[in-house]
Amino acid sequence: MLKKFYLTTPLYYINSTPHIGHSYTNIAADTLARFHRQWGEDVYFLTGTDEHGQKIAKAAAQANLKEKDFADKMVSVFVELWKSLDISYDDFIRTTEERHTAVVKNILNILHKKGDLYLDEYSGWYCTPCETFWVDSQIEEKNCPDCKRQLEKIQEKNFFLKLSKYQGWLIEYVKTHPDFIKPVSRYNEVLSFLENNTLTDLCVSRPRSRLSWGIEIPFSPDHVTYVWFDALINYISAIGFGYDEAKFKKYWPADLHLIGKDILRQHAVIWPIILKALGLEMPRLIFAHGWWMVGEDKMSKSRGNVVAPLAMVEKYGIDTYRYFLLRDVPFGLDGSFSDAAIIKRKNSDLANDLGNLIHRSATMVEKYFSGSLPETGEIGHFPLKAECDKLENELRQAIGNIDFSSCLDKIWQVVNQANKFIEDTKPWNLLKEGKKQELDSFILLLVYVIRRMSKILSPFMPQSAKMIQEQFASSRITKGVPLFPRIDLSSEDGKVYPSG
Ligand code: ME8
Repeated sequence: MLKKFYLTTPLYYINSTPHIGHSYTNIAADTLARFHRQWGEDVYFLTGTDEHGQKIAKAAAQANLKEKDFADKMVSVFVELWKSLDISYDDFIRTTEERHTAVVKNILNILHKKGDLYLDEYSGWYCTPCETFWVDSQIEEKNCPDCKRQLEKIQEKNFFLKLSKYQGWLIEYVKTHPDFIKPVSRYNEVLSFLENNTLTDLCVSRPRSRLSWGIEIPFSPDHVTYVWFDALINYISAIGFGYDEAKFKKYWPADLHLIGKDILRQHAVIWPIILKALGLEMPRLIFAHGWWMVGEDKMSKSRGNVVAPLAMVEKYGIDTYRYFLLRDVPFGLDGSFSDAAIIKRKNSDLANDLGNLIHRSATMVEKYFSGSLPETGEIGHFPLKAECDKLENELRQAIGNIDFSSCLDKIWQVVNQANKFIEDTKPWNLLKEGKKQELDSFILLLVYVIRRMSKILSPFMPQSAKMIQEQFASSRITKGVPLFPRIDLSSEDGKVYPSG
């Protein structure tokens, strides 16, 4: 049986359009999915949208639309974006779909019967933008500890999930599974949170009188489900929990929940407890990546600094954008987004290094070999070949550690070595001196390296890799247009133009 790889992204809120942060997670997930497919695994890559809750209800009201109509409209923006960014997901789940809502209800019933869900009077503070409850001891001056916005005081009867009952178990689980949460800074953060706080039971319902836009609690029609409880369940509703046992058995547990560091606690505390209460296995890994800032600032509508992914794609091309996000910042750390940083990467790594290697190699085949590779001749035992052959294994390891930037770094070492090989070999002299055999083996090695590169790079830059593959597939090599044209910073109006 094929090895399976079940990979998920967060389900994004649809109250506003996606920005570079959302595209970051999906580009990272897509790259992983493509690598695992290359390795012959049965990949299930799930993404989707989180459509219930107060935040969405408010946005719909502002747009003068019914919640579901609003959701339908917004979802298409996400779907289109993923298409434009070449995101190769296998499944897209919406929390308003029947296949999801039925599972949420089923799980509420199971946990209620089991006694892990109970009704109680609750009083606390609510942050609408974060959809999070806080108790007195957690807040200062009626402001949300996360976003600092004003909280609302709330008192009502609700259903609670017994987080407290599972705290001891979770601490033990985390302690005995050092690879459960990554990077290690996030692992330590979760463990220290669990060891230094007493978990309060989680309020998983909302009275319909206050919020009607949610999944009805099956045993209490006056309540709807809290949006986080609803959304987390997508990771098992999409793959058949309770209705397609074969599929569920095939893919669960998830091999990787890829998330941003902002939603670590929901994934590393609440979700494992829900799973444990259901008697299910834990996901193999929760990886929380870092945060993109714009310059030094958080991106937000109110600051007017939200960067739209499509605008970046139009300016720089899809693959430059994908490359930049995964190359510029070690995955797990925060990054600072700017046009200058993308342009620098494009001009140096893509135009100068990779683009140049491809272009000059094709030019040499044209010039020295009339466009056709020599039919005979040996590649020879050059250090460049050995480095290139080693690469695939090294990358397997780096991708296994979800370390994109060091993966790209290793690839670029070989790209640079290949460029240096051209300069050191001086093929123009070989031609002059009539050293045909050496010239043959020189070009065969370069083409070998480029072909290998195009495979290795394709999870990162699918379109460019395909173009390289087409150019170098047969022994007849055509010189195409430069793949990554330089951005001329000295252009008079200082604007950046589409890369064509
Ligand atoms: O939290 N930098 O949805 P969301 C990096 N619906 N990544 C960023 C980012 C940034 N500046 N901004 C957003 C939710 N992200 C819930 C999730 S899951 C069952 C429910 C990415 O629309 C990152 O992956 O607020 C982050 O975790 C996610 O978007 C939050 O998306």
